Amino acid sequence: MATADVLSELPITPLITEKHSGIPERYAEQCKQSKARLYSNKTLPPSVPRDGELPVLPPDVDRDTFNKAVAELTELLGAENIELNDKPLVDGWYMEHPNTHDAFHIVQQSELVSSATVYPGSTEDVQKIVRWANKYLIPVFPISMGRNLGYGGAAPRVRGSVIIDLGRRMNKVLKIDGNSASCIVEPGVSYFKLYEEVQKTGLPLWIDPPDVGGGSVLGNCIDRGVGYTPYGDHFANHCGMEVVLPSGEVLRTGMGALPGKNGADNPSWQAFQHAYGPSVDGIFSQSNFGIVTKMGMWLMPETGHQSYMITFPRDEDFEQIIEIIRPLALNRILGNIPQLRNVIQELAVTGKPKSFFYPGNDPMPREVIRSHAKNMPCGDVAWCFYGTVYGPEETRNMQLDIIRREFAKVPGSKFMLPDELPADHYIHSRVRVCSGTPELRELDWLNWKPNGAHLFFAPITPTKGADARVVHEIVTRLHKKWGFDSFPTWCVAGREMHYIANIVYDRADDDEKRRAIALMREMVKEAADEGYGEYRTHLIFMDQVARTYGWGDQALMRFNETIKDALDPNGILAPGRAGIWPKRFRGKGYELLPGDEKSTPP
Ligand code: EUG
Repeated sequence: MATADVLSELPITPLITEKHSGIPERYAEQCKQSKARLYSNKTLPPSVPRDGELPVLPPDVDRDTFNKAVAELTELLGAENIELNDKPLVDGWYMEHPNTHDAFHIVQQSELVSSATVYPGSTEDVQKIVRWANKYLIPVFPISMGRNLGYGGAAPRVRGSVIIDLGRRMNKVLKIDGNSASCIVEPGVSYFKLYEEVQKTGLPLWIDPPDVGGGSVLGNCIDRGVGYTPYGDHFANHCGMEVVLPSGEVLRTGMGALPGKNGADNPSWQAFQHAYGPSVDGIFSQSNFGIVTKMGMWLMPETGHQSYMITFPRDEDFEQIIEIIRPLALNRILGNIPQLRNVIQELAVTGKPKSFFYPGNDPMPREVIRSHAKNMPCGDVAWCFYGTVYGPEETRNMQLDIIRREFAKVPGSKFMLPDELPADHYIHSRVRVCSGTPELRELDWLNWKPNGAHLFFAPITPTKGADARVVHEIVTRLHKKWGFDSFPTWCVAGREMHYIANIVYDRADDDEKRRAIALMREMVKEAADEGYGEYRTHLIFMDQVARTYGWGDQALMRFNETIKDALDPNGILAPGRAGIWPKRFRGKGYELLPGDEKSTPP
């Protein structure tokens, strides 16, 4: 269907003033266009009838017990705050995503599903839910907003878990402090929302958005996500948490552990990250040890900024480029987390489908990519580097001089400023993201495939050409083997780079899904055999990835299991998240390893 026809039939995305996960007014038009492009490329019906008795039950809980438990939860929270997952599953799209399953299902849509969703309105409500879960031994799976797309979305790891949707009712920016340049957020605050709230204060502060702005600030941070201003390492810029433990007790971390005067919050809570004694914040990231209900985040004082793009013509020069990046990054001449992207992404981020460029479903040949790139603003190149420098104009210019001089050593490289590129070029979205304004544009490459979904392979390497080559060769070879276009992006922090390989697949094509899983499994294994590990992964690969961190006969996993069993003896909190299984589930067939395709135990 043509985009214009789709547009006239589609319901409008809720505004952020109407719904916590909605779109700010200023993006309403962009949002409409983005949605129309995606829906015009969708062949799947909105939903299909479901098989079997619904809702799906949690493990080892019969229907009578489940119904009794739900009745009790309804009593505790109110009927309006609990919803059974017994209706057809709707994938929706990024801005209107489900909280019942993974919108970008990579196994069958019906596999990673919840039994119900509960909506707490306060930390006290979360405590009540956790105590209830312990009474009935029902696993609960907290989500902040459920936009962890490419890593499992809103889906629980264990089928039939009760989703705790923290964000729907706990979505306030509790504080914005211009003096300490910090804020306190609840789980339901998106980057879009935090941006709007900071703007309202008029304070000269930036937030740090990731590529797309709909995610939860708190959720992304405790999943150790990445953004692109100098504050791009989200977990490194958090400051203080409030956490509900699996027992139902509440804990404050950092200076928040020391009570403020007369019941106030501690005045240093968002100023100093630590408390006295062991640093515990880290164990609540990528874990299942507690439910974070409040979190402090540092905000960056607004400053001058200048983004640029540098293109490089030869595929094989990425090693040299990375060798140039390392000292620039370590010396903070590169001011942010820059991205080195493959030229195929210049094609994909136009939002046009692969079929526009190439009729086949096999990986697009390099010559075809070249022939299209030739007609684009980047030209016939291999790599595009997107960077930004910060500070007053004089220092920016000094930094840019060094950057231009260093990258000029790569034959044929070309330096471009945003105003030398057309108004609809991706760089203008990059300018906003890298200066603290959340965006939607990055979604456009989902149009590459009909019913486009994506999965990230995200290993860490040192910022060294030789290491990058090892991973890049594995990724390139295996994408070819399994029939996928390869979309490599390096996000450079300094000493280290996150290599992001974005697998774009058709959700309606079971064979493509099977091949995407096989591709992931092999990349995880081959990279690990060479010493490279993922920083984050989709639910169904968590067991495999966790085991690759097996130094000392799985010493790290045994340590995590010891903590898990001490904090959560009944194993109710997000069993299996990050590969950590409580003893009730351990070794009973729940683990998903290479060769397993189902999320349910045998
Ligand atoms: C991206 C970056 C990530 C991630 C997922 C996607 C970027 C895509 C650095 O972390 O986890 C262009």
